[in-house]
Amino acid sequence: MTDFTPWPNDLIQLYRQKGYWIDKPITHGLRVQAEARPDSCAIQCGTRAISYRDLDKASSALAIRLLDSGIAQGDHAVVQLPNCAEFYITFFALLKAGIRPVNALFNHRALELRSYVQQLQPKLLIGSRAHPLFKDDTFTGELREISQGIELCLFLDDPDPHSDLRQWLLADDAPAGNWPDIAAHDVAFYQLSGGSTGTPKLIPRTHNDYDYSVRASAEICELTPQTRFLCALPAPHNYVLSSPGALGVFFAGGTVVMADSPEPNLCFDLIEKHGVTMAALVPSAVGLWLEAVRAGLQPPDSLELVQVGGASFAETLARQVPEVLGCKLQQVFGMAEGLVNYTRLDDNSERIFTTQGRPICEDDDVRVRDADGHDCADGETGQLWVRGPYTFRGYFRSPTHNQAAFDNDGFYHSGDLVQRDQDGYLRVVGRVKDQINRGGEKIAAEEVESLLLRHPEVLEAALIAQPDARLGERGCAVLVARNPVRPVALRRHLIDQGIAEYKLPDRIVFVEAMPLTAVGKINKRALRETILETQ
Ligand code: J2J
Repeated sequence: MTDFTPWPNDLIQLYRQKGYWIDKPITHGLRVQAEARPDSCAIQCGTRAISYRDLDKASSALAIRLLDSGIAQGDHAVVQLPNCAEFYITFFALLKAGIRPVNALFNHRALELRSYVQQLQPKLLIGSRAHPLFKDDTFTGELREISQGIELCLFLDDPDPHSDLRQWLLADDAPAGNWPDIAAHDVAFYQLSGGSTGTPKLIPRTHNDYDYSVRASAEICELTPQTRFLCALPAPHNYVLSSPGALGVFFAGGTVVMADSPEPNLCFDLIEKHGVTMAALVPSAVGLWLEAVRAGLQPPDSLELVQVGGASFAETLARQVPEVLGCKLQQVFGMAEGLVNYTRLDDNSERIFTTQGRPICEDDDVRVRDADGHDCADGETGQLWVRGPYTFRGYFRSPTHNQAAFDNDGFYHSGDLVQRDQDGYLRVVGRVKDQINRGGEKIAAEEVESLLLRHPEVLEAALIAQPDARLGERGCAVLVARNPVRPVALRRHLIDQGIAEYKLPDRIVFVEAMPLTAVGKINKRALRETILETQ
């Protein structure tokens, strides 16, 4: 089974020759800024202002201590931290040490974490004592059984100084050490896939490809040392990490201001206090911000740019952003697997309101194809296929799924339905993948269905997307049951299996029988039509 599928040699050569891949580790941008502006604030986290010097030093201290403790370059780590400075310090430390992490979302629970540990067999686990699963050591013990090789567990806010992450970050008496050589064409970390299958899939991202997407994004978004970026979405998410996200801001020498959530009162306060110039939001959060201003909250003066991405953004809302929030809008359509599209800052407003942008790079090879694989004409709706300098070539150890997700030429099938105009701008108009996009949080239908089917009374299960005014979509579970089951009992059943809360169906409907397709599969389209009529 393949851990990492490389790009073919001719493309590797092209990407180097064109200057996309510069054979430097993702951390090189931080090193440059730590030299150029050591005292500038890199991260504002509550009342703590962390300078570039401190970010660089603390991450080096952790890296060296981890290597000293016996975790080696090439080993895996599973990390789960909330939105705080330690998330970035830890991430940079692992990248410097050549230890490959997956950064779980903070709202992930036992099911997701078990799956990451099972797949990666990590030597290192880094979590937070504030997370319900790590209040005591029961779950850690369970993870140690799944991955016999776990050698070290560190926690934010651990009462024991030996395993308290903050102690490991202290730069003062940090040991000196030998830095490993980081091969930039190698895997730097694993990004999380929104997924459409039963188990969460991991996306190997290399230094070269990720670093390129960050650098190019920082340029497109015109980031400077004066940029003050609000990170109000979960920090590990590809969008706020790299499009241009926190990494783009660090590359440009700006400041990342951490927020626990996109809640408008909290965010407007932070924006005001720290002179935030730019924020990355999902459509549902923009909806909340617009409502808050309408309800009398003063829109913050310093805000120059709001990015919106992660889910479909209604054109009517897009048109309100500049007027109500008093700033520019940028639409972003991206995916953790690679391809990212932006409307450009100097695009005319019609384009910004009505499209989800165009790819970062002229060598992003985007194809819009019909169901039979034929290229669609401009303006026609088709499925998105892509390959390019920062679009991955295969999920971690998933040979069967990879066969379905890629064609023979290495094009990745994102499952999105798009239209492309003659200038290469894309409009996302739907999807063919079996996924619910709940306000930007992705739910793989199959994952939830297989858990529902474990309930003794459930005979058949289908999770479908139900339109929702606030979130865009919500999950609706349609079930055939042996005997009536109360929805609360089913939710309890799912929670007991350790599923993250955002994946719980918002609505549960029972039917006598499922409509079937010609080949005998559940006909979700028919189901959607009948069920959604009866809400
Ligand atoms: C409609 N659907 C969108 C958009 C993503 C930047 C921005 C977002 C993500 C992300 C990201 C959309 N309109 N503007 O990684 O770097 C849906 C599509 C897509 C899927 C990817 C980034 N922007 N989507 O959302 O991996 O269906 O990445 O395939 O979480 O979100 O989800 P994810």
